[in-house]
Amino acid sequence: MTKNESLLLLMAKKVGNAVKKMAGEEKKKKWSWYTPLMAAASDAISRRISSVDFVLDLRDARIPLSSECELLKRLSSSSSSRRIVVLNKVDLASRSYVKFLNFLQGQVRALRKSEPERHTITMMLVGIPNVGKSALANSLHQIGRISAAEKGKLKHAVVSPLPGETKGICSLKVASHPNIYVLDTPGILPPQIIDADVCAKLALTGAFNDSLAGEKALAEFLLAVLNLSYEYQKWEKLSTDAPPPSRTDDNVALHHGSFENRNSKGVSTDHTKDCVVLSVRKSLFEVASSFRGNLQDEDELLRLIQAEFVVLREAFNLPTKPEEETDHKVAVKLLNLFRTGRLGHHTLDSIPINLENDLP
Ligand SMILES: Nc1nc2c(ncn2[C@@H]2O[C@H](COP(=O)(O)OP(=O)(O)OP(=O)(O)O)[C@@H](O)[C@H]2O)c(=O)[nH]1
Ligand SMILES: [Mg+2]
Repeated sequence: MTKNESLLLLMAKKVGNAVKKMAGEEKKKKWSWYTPLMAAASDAISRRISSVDFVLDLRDARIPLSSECELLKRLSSSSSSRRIVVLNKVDLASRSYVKFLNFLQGQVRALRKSEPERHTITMMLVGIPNVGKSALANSLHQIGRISAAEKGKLKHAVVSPLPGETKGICSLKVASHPNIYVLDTPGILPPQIIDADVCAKLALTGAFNDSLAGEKALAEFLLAVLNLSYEYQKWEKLSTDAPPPSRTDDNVALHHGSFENRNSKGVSTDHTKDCVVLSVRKSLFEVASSFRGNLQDEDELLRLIQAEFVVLREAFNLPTKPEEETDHKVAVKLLNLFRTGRLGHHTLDSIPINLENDLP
């Protein structure tokens, strides 16, 4: 492990331990991420899992190992359904992965071939909160055929940037002949998470309510990631008229359309080319590249992060006082940029080389 990685791990553990403490795992259940609703959903998933043909095990491509759903790990030995690992949010990760929908289409075809009399196929989407299950459920109509008349009547799952949006198992028909049903499920986390660094990564990528870690602590952790991965160095040549670099691998192209934010009037609200985004990137580049301290020393790194908070107030056009309130707003805005891919692409888990080829 490099010195940068060890320092990042140390910082992740601090954030993760704070999250665990706040969640008060055993004592103060009201703060726990494992709500009664989640417990009920876990039971419902456990009961229905053996009756579906495919289980789509959704992971966040930025944390493909840390986002593994513990419940599925436990159930997979007893369930006969085909389990397919799906990496979602590939457009936010720094690695590219093979196309998933073609693969799923192939699996459906293979099932029909082996059982030609079959009229119905079911698949269940399972994963941690906010990983994109509902968004994926809404795009799965691409794997089969459906008449135009039926298409207009299809139900859609509600997608939200906040975790915990889906409250119960919801069945969506996505294709006819054969009928394909997708079961969208609530996000599931285990009652306890042992590794504090896993906890921190889940918090940063949005699997918990941000108030558990606190937005400021999460934004500080994010800045540590950016500084120690030297991501900011890519922002050296930013000019106000050049759009930030965007990724176009196949898998991403498929998801990009659905993730362009639009308001209720259909007007694009994707601010990727905003002067605010450019100004944030430029400010972070200027402060980090002119910093003369030793980034591998925790105190020095925290000093840089503090300096970055100061320039970010201006980049986000926020008043400088009161400091605490402004820093909170800076943190919220920065996390939002990160989670919508406007601060570059990141893979936070280190993936052992022998596992690389096994990931889809
Ligand atoms: N950039 C990007 N954003 C995505 C992708 N998939 C989902 N999202 C966004 O991630 C957020 C969560 O998506 P949902 O589909 O509601 O997540 P979920 O897993 O159903 O969440 P819960 O119902 O809370 O468990 C939303 O803001 C989506 O727009 C993706 O592939 N790329
Ligand atoms: Mg959902």
